[in-house]
Amino acid sequence: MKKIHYLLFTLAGVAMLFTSCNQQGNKSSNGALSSSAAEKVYVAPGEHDEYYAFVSGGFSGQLSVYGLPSGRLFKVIPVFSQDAEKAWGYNEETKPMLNTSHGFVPWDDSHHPDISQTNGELDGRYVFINGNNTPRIAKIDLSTFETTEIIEVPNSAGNHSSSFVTENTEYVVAGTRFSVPVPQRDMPIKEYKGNFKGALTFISVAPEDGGMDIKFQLLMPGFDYDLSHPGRGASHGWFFFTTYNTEESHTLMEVNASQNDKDFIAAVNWKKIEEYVNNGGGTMMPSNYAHNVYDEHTHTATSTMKKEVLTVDPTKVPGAVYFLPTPKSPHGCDVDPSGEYIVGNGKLSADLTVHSFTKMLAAIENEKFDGEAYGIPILNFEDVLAGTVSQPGLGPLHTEFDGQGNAYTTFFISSEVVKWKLGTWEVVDRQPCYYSVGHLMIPGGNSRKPFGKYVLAMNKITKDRYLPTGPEVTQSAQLYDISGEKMELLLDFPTVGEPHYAAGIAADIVKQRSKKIFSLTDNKHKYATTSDADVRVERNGKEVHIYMTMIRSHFNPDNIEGVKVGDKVYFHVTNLEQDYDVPHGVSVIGANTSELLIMPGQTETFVWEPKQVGVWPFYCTDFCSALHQEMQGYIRVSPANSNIDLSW
Ligand code: K7E
Repeated sequence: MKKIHYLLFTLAGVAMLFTSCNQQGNKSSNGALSSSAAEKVYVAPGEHDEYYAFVSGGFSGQLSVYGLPSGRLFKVIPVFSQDAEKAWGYNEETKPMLNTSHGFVPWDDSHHPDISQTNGELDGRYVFINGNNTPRIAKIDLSTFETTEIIEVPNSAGNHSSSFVTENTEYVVAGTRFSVPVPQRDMPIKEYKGNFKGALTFISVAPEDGGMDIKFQLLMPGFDYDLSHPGRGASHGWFFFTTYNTEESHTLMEVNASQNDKDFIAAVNWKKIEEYVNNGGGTMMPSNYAHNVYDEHTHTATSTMKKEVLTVDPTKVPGAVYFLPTPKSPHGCDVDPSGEYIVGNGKLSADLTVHSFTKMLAAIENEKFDGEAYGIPILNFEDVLAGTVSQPGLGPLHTEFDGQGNAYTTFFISSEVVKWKLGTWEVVDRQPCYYSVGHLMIPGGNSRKPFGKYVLAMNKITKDRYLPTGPEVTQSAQLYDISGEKMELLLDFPTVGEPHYAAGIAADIVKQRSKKIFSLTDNKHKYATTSDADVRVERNGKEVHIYMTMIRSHFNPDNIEGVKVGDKVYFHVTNLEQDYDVPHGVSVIGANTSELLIMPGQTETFVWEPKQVGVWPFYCTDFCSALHQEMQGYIRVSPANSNIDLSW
């Protein structure tokens, strides 16, 4: 591997450029917003948006749902972080979803949502999203907008080049940002080079029920795998990953990890590896990881700790992995709708590099290699290069496609979206972002059939764009119309947490799948009380189980006596409503858990440990009817040695 110091962009230089750009940005205004911009984003009261946008919540750990073009926020779907509003991670049913091999981890950093695909087109069944910090992949079911499965990714750290799906959702793929000792062990950090590994994990998704399972883990050299994208069309069967630390530097304090003129895009032929493992290839390695599944019928999650994972050494599968040299710390790795072009966004490069899949295959066929790295062949840069977009901007990060032969790339440092043409590589338009854009999203823009029409830029810095709210201003997205030759800025809107990536889809595809209620007759929850005849309170030693129902506008039972200080009181509450959009909430004074928010037909449980004698109230927390204020009850708590029996 070549070690060439480049002088143009030291990290310090980048920082200076970044600062000056922002100062300039602060002074600039809206630019010229056309009067039709307002009309284009106006969705009249009672009308629906044309697209759903699922926007990652970054360090909130969640996934938020917006409508486009209006930018209206519809829902925050709890995924990796506890959410008091929905009791996610607080009630007994969902706590197991946040279980990991490190214990209960009720927070994460979510970056990249991706919608399931069939034949390379978005099918609206699931959204997948990665937890970056304690490596996990979650699946959200779009019929309920609930997280229904979370699988931990072992031997990984900084689960960043995730969670992107292959074109029939055969796999959701997770790559590690940090290389680590595999298996984990106590060793000197300085001995990183040659010893740390980067795990690229292929998680299979069952076609019928979407069940996830780790099929295999490819243990790669410790180059740090930043982002990834599947091949599609002609390149279906391959997966591409950017690397940014081919120096295998264990410290990024200086420019250690930016010395190489070129890092690599790793091209992985997963079909070949799949065949290899199906024929008994690979090695089982002891590894603990949690696999958490939420069952829609029992409304309950179970967490299973797995003990081993199937690993694959890439050098044992000839023809499975190649390295494509790509300039200057490529970040995003994006494949165009035809599957021919693989765009490497070299963060510190003045140009954008586009590789050709056809040329890559030809070079492999001719065995034209430029050496190897740890036994993996390196292709010649010139042999695989499709073209270069010259000096389009500073600090390219991510690219999306409109399906009309155009690509759109974000530039973090020069803070803009640049539109360019696939094949001719000419820049045709550029629009500023306020400020310092990260990802961008075109609905369907990473599928074979983008919907086009809009691009959403997700920005890192907001500064003066909104009313000030103390030292931190809201995170932000900007919507541009891309239906014409020139992009047109239409709208700024605030977002939840840090919006990294987003996935957009035509609303009609999701709308028709959306569930209205959970059927009470199908409620298989262990503690469900589906009729008022079954309402009861039971004692089992110091445990008290309350089997409670709720319907507009009362609890049953609403008066409970015989509970004692030192008891552990379980409220198992079933919402008997069978009507769209009528959840009820409940909690009790002093409960240090969240309220429950129970959907029609569902049962949820919270635990209350009364510390003081008295008569304590509980009430419905979600406004449900004109008699909502009357939806309340009392629970009497007596001394621990009292002999009052349970009654209700
Ligand atoms: Cu560029 Cu985590 Cu996708 Cu953010 S990453 S920007």
